[in-house]
Amino acid sequence: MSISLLVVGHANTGKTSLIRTLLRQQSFGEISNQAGTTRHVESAALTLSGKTLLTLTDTPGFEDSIGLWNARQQTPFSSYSGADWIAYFCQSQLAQDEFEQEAKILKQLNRCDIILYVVDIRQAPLGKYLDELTLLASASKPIVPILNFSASPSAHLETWRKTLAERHLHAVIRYDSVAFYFEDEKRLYQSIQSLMPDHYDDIESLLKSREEAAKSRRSAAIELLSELQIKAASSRKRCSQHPPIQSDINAFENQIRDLENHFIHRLLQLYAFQDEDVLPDTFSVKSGTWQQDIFALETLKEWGLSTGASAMTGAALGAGIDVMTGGLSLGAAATLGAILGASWQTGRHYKDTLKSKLTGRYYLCVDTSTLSLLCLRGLALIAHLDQRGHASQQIFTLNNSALEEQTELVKQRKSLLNTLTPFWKNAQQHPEWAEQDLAKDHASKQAISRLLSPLIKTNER
Ligand SMILES: Nc1nc2c(ncn2[C@@H]2O[C@H](COP(=O)(O)OP(=O)(O)O)[C@@H](O)[C@H]2O)c(=O)[nH]1
Ligand SMILES: [Mg+2]
Repeated sequence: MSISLLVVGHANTGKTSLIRTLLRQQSFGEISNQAGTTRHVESAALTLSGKTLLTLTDTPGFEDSIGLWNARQQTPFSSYSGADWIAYFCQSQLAQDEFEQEAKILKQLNRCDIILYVVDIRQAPLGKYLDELTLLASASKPIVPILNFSASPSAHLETWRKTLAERHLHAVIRYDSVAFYFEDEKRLYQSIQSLMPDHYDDIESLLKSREEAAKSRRSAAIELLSELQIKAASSRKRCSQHPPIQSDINAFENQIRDLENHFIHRLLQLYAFQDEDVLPDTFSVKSGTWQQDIFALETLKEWGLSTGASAMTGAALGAGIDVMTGGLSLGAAATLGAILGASWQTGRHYKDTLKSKLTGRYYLCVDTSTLSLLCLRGLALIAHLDQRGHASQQIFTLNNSALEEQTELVKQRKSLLNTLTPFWKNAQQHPEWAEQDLAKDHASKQAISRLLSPLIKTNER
């Protein structure tokens, strides 16, 4: 038998959101800012390896708990003690008209094992909430209060704690269905374990599997980002002439934009979110374009990336594009001698081979600043998805402020980008990597992943 959790509370406290977050499923129920969105009782099973561990039941919010509590204290209900009044009340006329919503909750009370009482801590503990608690307590089932909306500080947090403690509810759980913290969820499950010791091992396996899933999701996300960097760095487009013509440049830019879009799409899939949850920046409905294009000079500037050499070629080429010949960036031509060392100066044969390559072909490739941008944007997105609750209704926009929230990343960005640059340069010399699937043990991919991993940490409060 699974544990049956009944999610109750006032309208709009985030009951449906809590269930979505626990299920990691955006499709459960309906969520809205308007009271009375959930009008009926709906249950969902939380399973592990095909076994149902928990049944979560969503309910409509209490609408008139004060009125219901008054009714309970009057005849004929006052003659019933304990939980007995509930069954009797549910058969009464009142349960069909005045307290129709409340009756839906009351009917579930006998069937559940634990009541999760969700409160919105932005609201003070008013009389109506206290009456809800008294009504629920009369069912003689364990109550676990969930202090929801706790990602932002609330002046009422302590009053809630005190009020609940006065009602012998000490094991309260801070939660936020939108900004997700695994630690909070863990505490919730630990509470359930202590209330239902027979199910201890089941919940323990659930916790372990959640932890492992989070870990492997994070490393898969990092791997996708490493792949994006290698693919972008190794992509090149042969120019039909030099200087490159606009249609060549456009085609190449689109090729790179597609790579990033594909990465975003796969990342969202990995975290079980929808494409609509994230936009590469405020999407302008009017013009129908992204406002932060990876190849716009302003974008690079906003992300604090120096446009350096590309600013010079930028006028003709578009920022972020470089031209290279024979696999070497023209921007790097000045340091060509340094890279090739003595052989460039003296090794005649080597020099000739290079020369013929140099004269023969011109390629477009992505420059370091754009590769840096792709890397930072990717990291900011992974960090966000890693703690985005599945009930979140806000569209995340990928801009510089998304990066600034990641303080650790901001601190290390310079040294990170410097360390990554040689890997990008190396990938530039391997155009074949852009064409093929990169093996799991691809050396550069692994090396980049190792550098990025420490930047995405388990989120803690
Ligand atoms: N910031 C924040 N918003 C939340 C949280 N829980 C719910 N919401 C929002 O509050 C509104 C009501 O949520 P909903 O789940 O429909 O509440 P219900 O009526 O109790 O089922 C929605 O707009 C949610 O996105 C939370 O923990 N934090
Ligand atoms: Mg609801």
